[in-house]
Amino acid sequence: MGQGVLLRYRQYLPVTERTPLISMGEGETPLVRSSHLEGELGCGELYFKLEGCNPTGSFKDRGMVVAVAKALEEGSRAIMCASTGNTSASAAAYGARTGLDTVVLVPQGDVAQGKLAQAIAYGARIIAVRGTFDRALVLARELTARHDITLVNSVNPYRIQGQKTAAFEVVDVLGDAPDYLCIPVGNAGNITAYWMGFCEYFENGHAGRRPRMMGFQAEGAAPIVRGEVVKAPSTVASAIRIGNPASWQGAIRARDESGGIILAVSDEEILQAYTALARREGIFCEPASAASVAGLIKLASQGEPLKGKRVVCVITGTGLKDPELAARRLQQPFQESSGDLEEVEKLLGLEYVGKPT
Ligand code: AN7
Repeated sequence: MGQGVLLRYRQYLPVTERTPLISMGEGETPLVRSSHLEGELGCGELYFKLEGCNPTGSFKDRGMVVAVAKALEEGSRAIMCASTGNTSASAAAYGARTGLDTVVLVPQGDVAQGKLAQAIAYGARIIAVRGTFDRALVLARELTARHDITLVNSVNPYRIQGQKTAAFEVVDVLGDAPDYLCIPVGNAGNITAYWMGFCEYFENGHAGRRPRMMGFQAEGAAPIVRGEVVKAPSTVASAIRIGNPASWQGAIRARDESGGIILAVSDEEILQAYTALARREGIFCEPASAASVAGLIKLASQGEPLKGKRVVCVITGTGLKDPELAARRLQQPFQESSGDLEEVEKLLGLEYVGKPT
């Protein structure tokens, strides 16, 4: 337990004798059975893969640990990424731990507060770019091509290698691949990585089948669904506010080879799923993560035959990443108390059982 993905899955990863097996205990995240939605949607079995349980609160750690290990192996002194927030939090953490200088380029004013707090806490150099994530990624590619800095966005193939271990874990726990894998799509690295993982496990006999890959983009940031770059992507789910995904082709391959789909879900659908996950399942995730469940709800409402099917929704990041949205969307009026016991009993409508002792 807690050995990290490099050690646990080293035989499937680009690990050499010279690769430092660094770890902060990534992976081995819970696969939790649904308590309510499963029955309501008429799925055979519904599970949530809780990637918010990784060391920095998102799935990015799985790929970052491999990318940083390879950077160290290759003698790099510095890493850089563009990010909507989670990649920067992860890069900053692994950079701090291994003594690499870390530079993160983030779209100014567009990153959730918890993620920014992480990059600050871990001591990364933060450049706030006036523009979109897509612009920041162009800059990061250009800067790392010109200077001796390792790019740790998912265009770095080691990132995808590390992230594919989540698919291994799903199969390791369920005994086979599910029928459907529902996943949010932003820069499209993760759907590419899961498909790679499922295919590898299928080819080496660990799995008897492969899932249909069901990817979901936010309506205002759905370039793959629309088939064209979105210049000014917009959605409440800031993590997937991306108009020109780097792994576009990987997502198309995952969709087509698996007989899957990539669909758009509206912000309202995302927020409804976000609320339902918190209130009905006890799972507090960030809005981008809720896109996977919003998509599943949409499929169910469109008559997708889910009866008897095993479904896994990837919950990519924790809700603590975006406390402002939670306050805005999930807020309930507080009741105030002076600290008096009987007063609180009254507020809660509890029966009077006599004076406090
Ligand atoms: C919670 O951190 O792109 O399709 O720069 O943070 O692999 O991009 C984050 C993406 C889903 C989409 N859920 O995954 C970044 C970044 C959460 C995310 C996605 C992201 P990809």
